Amino acid sequence: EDEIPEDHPRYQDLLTRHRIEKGVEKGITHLQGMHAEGRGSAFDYLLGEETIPSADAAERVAAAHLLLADHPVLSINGNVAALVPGEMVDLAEAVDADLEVNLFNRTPERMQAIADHLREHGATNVKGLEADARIPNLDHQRAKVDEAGIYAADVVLVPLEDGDRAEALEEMGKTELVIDLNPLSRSPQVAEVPIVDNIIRAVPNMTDHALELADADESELRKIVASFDREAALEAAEERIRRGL
Ligand code: PTJ
Repeated sequence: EDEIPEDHPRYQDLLTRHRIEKGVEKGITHLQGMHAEGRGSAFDYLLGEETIPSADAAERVAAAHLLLADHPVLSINGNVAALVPGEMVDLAEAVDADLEVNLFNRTPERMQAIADHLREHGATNVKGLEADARIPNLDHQRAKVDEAGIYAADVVLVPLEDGDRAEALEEMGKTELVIDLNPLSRSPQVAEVPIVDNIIRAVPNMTDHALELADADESELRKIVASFDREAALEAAEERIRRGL
């Protein structure tokens, strides 16, 4: 990372790519994660590589949901772990949420490597390794979750999530907060709160909002949540991307 000049016009994009490559080398990120990153990077380019106002609003709403939750869980895959490990630990602390490793391409080696990586970044309790419950209506490997984690959660943050699993979690009645740069992808389409932003910007911004809202009373948080219009947020992102073309 030291080799990337900070004044490079596409600094953030280069940094992101570099972190994904390192993630693959460390056995954290799946090779498919590089393709996912490439797709995300194209959308980010069209968004102007900045947090658009509708995304900032969605990040504040998501922070309010996490603060209101009885049992919030932040889901971690190989891309999330490579890009924002410490930032996810900070967000979990700010909203008192659990971190759970949950992989599309699940292997015991990668589960362990990601859990270790999160602990290196300050996580004390990492869920996902028990895998003692299943998400209904999904094939075996992708359905594995912790009974005391995602299975029992009322609010889940699922960044860069696969569409099938996002739908299955939605069917379980969970409040889903999805970070995805592609507003047309199925996961943001089924999410209660779609956040169309780069995870690199989205997560620290959610933490800032959560810290700012820490003393807000429940009625204020409920008002923030109720004022959110998910369709308008998706439209605003799509509109911005069309203008970027
Ligand atoms: O680690 P695993 O095994 O759980 O696998 C994780 C990946 C991401 C490889 C897997 O879930 C996958 O293949 O996902 P998709 O179907 O490629 O979807 C990833 C979505 O995330 C796409 O819609 C991308 O546009 C989006 N995306 C990629 N990078 C970012 C992003 N969204 C926000 N921030 C990013 N940096």
